[in-house]
Amino acid sequence: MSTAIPCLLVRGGTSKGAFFNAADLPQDVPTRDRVLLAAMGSPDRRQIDGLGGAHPLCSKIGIVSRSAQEDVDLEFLFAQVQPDKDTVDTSPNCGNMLAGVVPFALETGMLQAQGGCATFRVLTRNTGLLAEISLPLSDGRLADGGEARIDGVPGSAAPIEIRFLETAGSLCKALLPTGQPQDSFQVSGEGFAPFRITVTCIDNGMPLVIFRAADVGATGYESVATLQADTPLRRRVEALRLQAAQAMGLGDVSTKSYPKMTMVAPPRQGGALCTRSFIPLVCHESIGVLAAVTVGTAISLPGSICEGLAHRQASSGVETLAIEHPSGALHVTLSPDAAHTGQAPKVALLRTARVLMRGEAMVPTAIWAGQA
Ligand code: NQM
Repeated sequence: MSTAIPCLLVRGGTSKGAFFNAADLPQDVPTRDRVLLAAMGSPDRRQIDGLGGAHPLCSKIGIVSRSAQEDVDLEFLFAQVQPDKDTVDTSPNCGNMLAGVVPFALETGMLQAQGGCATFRVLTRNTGLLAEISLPLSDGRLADGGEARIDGVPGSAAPIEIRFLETAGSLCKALLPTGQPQDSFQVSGEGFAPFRITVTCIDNGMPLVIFRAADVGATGYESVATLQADTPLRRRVEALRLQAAQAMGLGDVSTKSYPKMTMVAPPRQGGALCTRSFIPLVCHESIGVLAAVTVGTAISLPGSICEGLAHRQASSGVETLAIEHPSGALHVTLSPDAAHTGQAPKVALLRTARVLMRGEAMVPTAIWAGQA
């Protein structure tokens, strides 16, 4: 016997996942998580028995509800399922999946809207991050088609503008969780020679450890496939992550998907900085939204590891930075300049999203009933 749960499959930015109305899922968290794992087909590298796409970027879940708060329209809980693990991580945010939240709510009738465009406020329940999301409408839903293009997604679609209202210190206690823009770590572990490296630990929506490619013997321009195949490099990066996380106050992150590891090099496509992201064991095909926001913030902060590598057009006022990644660039607009205020900047950026499927996810009733 199977239990049918109303579900939409939605692409949000460069991610894809199953979206649910919170009221349609078990309220008991352990049972909910077993239901989500069964719906996605995890743990199994191929996720052959579920909806997951066999990659962390397509193994994501959005749980959405109306908000009881007066100045908030929707609440969004993001859950990261890893294809080959039995974990459901609701600690970090996901700015890409965030782009799918309002389209989901309009499509399912959770929200009603009229006119040619609308703005809604969404609170992420993961870290309390608040965002204002504006999008064009047609018949009360996300408009079909449009001219907005984002690197990492073929074609064009309607623009979804996201303005983050409060991002500093999402999972860490502050924008600079160690209290300084650079930290030096002596890293040791199995299968590699100990090494010392200087990094920037920062969290403006996503905890990141930013390090120079040259400091780990890379160029920073490698393809995703090359980095994915470089097991010795990934082993060193993972050892650095575990150590830096302790210094960031995140504790033991061996089963967590954060902090993300961002390798940087001078830009080479006219952008601000070139990045390769480890999320954390798999190399990202582009870059996470809040990871890009956090890289942009690091670029604008004096004394970060990006100094001397990043190219900036201006050093005050509103600034748009193109964060280069393996599929192109993600543009983040920062305002005002952190260099002048010492505060985390306000950030805006563009995404697109598309509702791909409406239906019901089928999960074994024994799991739904908490009996398996
Ligand atoms: O950083 C990937 C993604 C993400 C997360 C990841 C994200 C973000 O590309 O806000 O969007 O780092 O797991 O969806």
